[in-house]
Amino acid sequence: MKTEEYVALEDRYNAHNYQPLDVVLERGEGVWVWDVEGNRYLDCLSSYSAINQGHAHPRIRQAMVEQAARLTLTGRAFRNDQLPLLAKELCELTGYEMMLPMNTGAEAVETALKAARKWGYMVKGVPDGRAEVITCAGNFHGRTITIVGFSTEEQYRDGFGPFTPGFITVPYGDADAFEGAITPHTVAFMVEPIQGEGGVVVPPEGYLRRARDLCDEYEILLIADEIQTGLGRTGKLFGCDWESVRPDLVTIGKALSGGFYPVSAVLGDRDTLGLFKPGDHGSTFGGNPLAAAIAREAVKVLVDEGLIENARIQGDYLLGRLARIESDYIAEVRGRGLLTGVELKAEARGARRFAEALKDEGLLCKETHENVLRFAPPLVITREELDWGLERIEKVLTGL
Ligand code: IF1
Repeated sequence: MKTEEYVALEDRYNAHNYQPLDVVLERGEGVWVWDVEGNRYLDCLSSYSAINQGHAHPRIRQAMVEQAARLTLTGRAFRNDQLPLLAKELCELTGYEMMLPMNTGAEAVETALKAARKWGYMVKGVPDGRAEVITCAGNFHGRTITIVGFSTEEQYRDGFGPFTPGFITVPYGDADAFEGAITPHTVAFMVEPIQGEGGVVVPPEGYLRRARDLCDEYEILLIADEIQTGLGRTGKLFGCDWESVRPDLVTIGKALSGGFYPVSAVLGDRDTLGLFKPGDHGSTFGGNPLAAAIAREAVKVLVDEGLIENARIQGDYLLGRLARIESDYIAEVRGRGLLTGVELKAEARGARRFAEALKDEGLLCKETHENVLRFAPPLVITREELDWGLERIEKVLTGL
């Protein structure tokens, strides 16, 4: 079948909750993907940072195939021989005492929020039913009704209410605004170290540090959503590492499986995650042996192959080269590691047409927020591959 036929089928039978580029992919390897016509593309989206280890990583694939042949799902009514090892390895790598496995990012966020509320009632002594969580304008934490309830993106909320109460929004990057919103009932402050969907927004230096200090001062949990920024994307293990901040709860997902399977988790210590008692929370698939085996290998690959350091080195190079593109369309270049965004001026007439043109040049990326082009290739990318991509990016940003 040809591209147009797949597009027609999808339009006919699939809910239209996306507007994808008309490229139908059938194969991937490393930083490259191929469409059904055999055209090759450099993947500069990495499935929103889930493919940090590159497409079809042979080690992760091997782990998946081996585990799939042994045991895939037991339910948490029984134990399996992979989850305890994943938990130990993740805790040793990250320095947390415990983890709680889920599947999608949104589920990890919901889990962290439940943990924070429980902590608020059981430890901080917030009166029953009054817990408040402070979130940031421009946030993206997922698509559940609770989570979109505190989104500031009108489209994400419109038509989906009523929403879960107990959430307050403050401007991102403004620690004074956070402090001003604190009440005796505040149990947590939830923040992305860099806002991805918000347009690759890097907060002012010292913001996360101040947020940490305020959380300590007012007895509030700091929840970092590292689902996109974590696991090497920004050139450190976690985005918060750039300010040496240790959150109380960290959500991870996406690259935790290298893109092979939905695996997410919350990391924390005994004083928070330890509050969950049997029956408080769970998931049919969360912590299943297939997920755990895949995640174990995906995390090992990040470390063994030096992908976190490569993200820093190649990210510096990418940012530097993007910043030097002389284009009348570019308003700002920003980012950290291999999470970069190019904000276009109004006269560029939207980022979408640049993403379309880059597709025709053999590079896949996505616009975010009308005017921002996001470039976030897999962390396995080499200098040569980056140069190949930058040539196309320069051409399109100076030529359209
Ligand atoms: C979509 C964005 C990226 C996330 C953070 C939680 C989640 C995400 C920081 C939820 C998910 C995704 C979901 C995907 C698009 C995408 C996205 F543009 F919308 F913002 F990556 F930049 N926290 N982000 O970024 O994780 O439940 O999806 O596993 O919804 O279209 P999930």
